[in-house]
Amino acid sequence: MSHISPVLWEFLVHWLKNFAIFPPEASTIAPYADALYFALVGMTVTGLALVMTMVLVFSIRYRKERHPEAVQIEGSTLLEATWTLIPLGIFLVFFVWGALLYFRVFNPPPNSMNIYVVGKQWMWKVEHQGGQHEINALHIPTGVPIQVTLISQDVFHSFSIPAFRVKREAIPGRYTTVYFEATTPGKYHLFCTQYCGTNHSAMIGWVYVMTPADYSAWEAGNTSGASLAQNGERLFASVGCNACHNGSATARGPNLANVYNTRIRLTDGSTAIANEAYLRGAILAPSMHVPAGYAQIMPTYQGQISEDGLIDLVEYIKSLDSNYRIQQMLNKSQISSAQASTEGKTVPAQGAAKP
Ligand code: HEC
Ligand SMILES: [Cu+2]
Repeated sequence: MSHISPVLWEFLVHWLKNFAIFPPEASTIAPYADALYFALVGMTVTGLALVMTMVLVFSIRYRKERHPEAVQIEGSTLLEATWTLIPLGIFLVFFVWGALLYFRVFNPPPNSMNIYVVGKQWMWKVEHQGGQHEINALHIPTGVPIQVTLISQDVFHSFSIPAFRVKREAIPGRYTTVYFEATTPGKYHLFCTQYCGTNHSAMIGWVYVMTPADYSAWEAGNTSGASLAQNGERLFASVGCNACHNGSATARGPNLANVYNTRIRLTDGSTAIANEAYLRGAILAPSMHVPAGYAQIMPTYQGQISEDGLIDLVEYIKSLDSNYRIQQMLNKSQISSAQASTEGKTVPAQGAAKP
């Protein structure tokens, strides 16, 4: 021991204390993921032991001194069927087991709390429904199913919380989701597990799991004053969406109230569900999502609205119901009074793309 370098020793002690291969199980899914993992390890070790034992036993038993003359066996259907069907059965069990777990992780319950996470070189930006923003930190309550909707602003990243046993790619231009439910309050690692450039190793953070009461207090203490939908409403007016989408019968664009999660008939005869991805796509590439009965006159907003701004807009559209027109009217008066009060100053559009 006295010869070991102190740095290495420190590292070993630290590593053993925080056993990196088996971090704590802090989500509802973690014990299930571990069970599958240990079953796979168990099966592999059993298979290895079986093969090694047979190699050893056969090489002693059928060694040259005892069997100078080799006996050739020309195939055995029973033997071949056995060693094909038994492993096939075992692998199918693992396939079904893994698939069930996969569907659980990637099909969040409908009542889950949706949190947006935007990956960018080299940080995680977190946006809560209430408008709380965090960087490289994620505060969540225990006992609540959480759906994280991920997107990347530049290259591929991978959102990983080892203690929850979840990992999901953050892809440029596409929303992906991952779901988990934390069980134990504490502080857990958040990693980017996909090499994404020079400072990839610094793209890390902490997940703070709190009791629901602590979480409510945190939420109240960290609000920016406007929810995502409210930010979206402001942006909707400031970039001029409401010029065409004002909900009136003579509007040039379709009414966006209650459009979320409905089936839209497109001009080419196909249909699409107006989910988050559809709404985001409709803003960036309107020509690819022309609803039946409308001319393709909506300009593209590609490169003009940041991912954060798009999230706000999507959340605003999701929040729209029958009082949509009223909201727009209110909005117009708010905007004009806001303009009046900030006369002379340049107010950058909230969420507008930064160069
Ligand atoms: C010049 C008028 C105009 C402006 C400005 C405009 N839109 Fe549109 N929008 C349309 C029209 C027309 C359609 C339907 C045809 C199409 O998709 O091009 C549409 C379609 C949409 C759809 C798809 C709706 C559906 O039922 O499928 C969404 C979502 C949308 N717009 C959101 C926005 C947002 C958000 C903005 C501001 C960033 C915006 N629009 C700005 C005219 C406009
Ligand atoms: Cu990354």
